[in-house]
Amino acid sequence: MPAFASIVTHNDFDGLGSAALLSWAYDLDAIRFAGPITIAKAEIPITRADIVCDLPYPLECGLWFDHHAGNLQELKLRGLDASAIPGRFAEALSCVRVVYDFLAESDDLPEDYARLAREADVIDSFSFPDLDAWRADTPPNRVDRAIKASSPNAREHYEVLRHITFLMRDVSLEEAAADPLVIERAARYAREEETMLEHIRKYARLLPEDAVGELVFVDITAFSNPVRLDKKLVGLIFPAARGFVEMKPVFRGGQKTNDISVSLSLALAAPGGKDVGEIVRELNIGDGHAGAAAGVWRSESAHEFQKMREELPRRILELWRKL
Ligand SMILES: [Mn+2]
Repeated sequence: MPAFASIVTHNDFDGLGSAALLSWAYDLDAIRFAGPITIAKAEIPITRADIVCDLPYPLECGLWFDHHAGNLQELKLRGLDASAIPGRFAEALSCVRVVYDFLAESDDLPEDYARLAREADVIDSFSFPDLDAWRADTPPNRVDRAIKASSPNAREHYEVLRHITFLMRDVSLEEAAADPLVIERAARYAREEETMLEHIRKYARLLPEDAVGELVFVDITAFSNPVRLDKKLVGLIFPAARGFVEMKPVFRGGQKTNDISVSLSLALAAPGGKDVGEIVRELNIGDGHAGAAAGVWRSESAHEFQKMREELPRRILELWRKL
């Protein structure tokens, strides 16, 4: 077994859970966190000494674990064969599940890890039975919220994520949820959610031509600062909606641009059949899968930006109806 230097993982529940299992299996404490874009832009150094999980395949690495169909597609476009890459890719509900199944072939895994994989499956694929189950203060939900809460700066944030990863590795989810830092951060996230709900109440709207109210638009393109929103909260205010669309400005180097970031997702209770990925592909602005997709509309001018704020929702509703 080659020795590895560090784990590079996604900065969400699934990423931390994956790193927890790998940290245990390979006796590694060095963990770095990244988002998918950081990997795509090769912004952090990754070598064959690193294990990468729940993220796109980098230029190279020692082991790669992932479950995102889009990342497999991208690998193929680069002419790479996933089965020839050490580690594992499987289209599972979570990356924790992929890592768990991989490690279980050669190790006896603690029972807590089986539970962690089950909870990661639900959280990462958003397959809660209903919105109440998503909102409930259960141990996995509380840990998830502690991960999502903001931090004063990146360094502190990574320290917190490392702390929570080690909790997921060393203790049960019940014990992790009782950790004082987890409790404090989950409470902070609840306050951050309140702000998000206020924004949604203020900026969410239905188009006049959408009489049944199936597609809710949250347009925060007027904001001059980046704002975080969890679109799934729209479901609390528009329980009958089947899909949510968020439109926000794109910031580069702290400056607002004329580009519009568009993201779509299906509501929890949405009956199957719709693939919102089709909408962004049709608009030729990005990519995604059935349940969630995102892209950027690049405007040539402030005039186009203003025009598209009005026009995009109508075009998206039209495409939605054709799905
Ligand atoms: Mn994941």
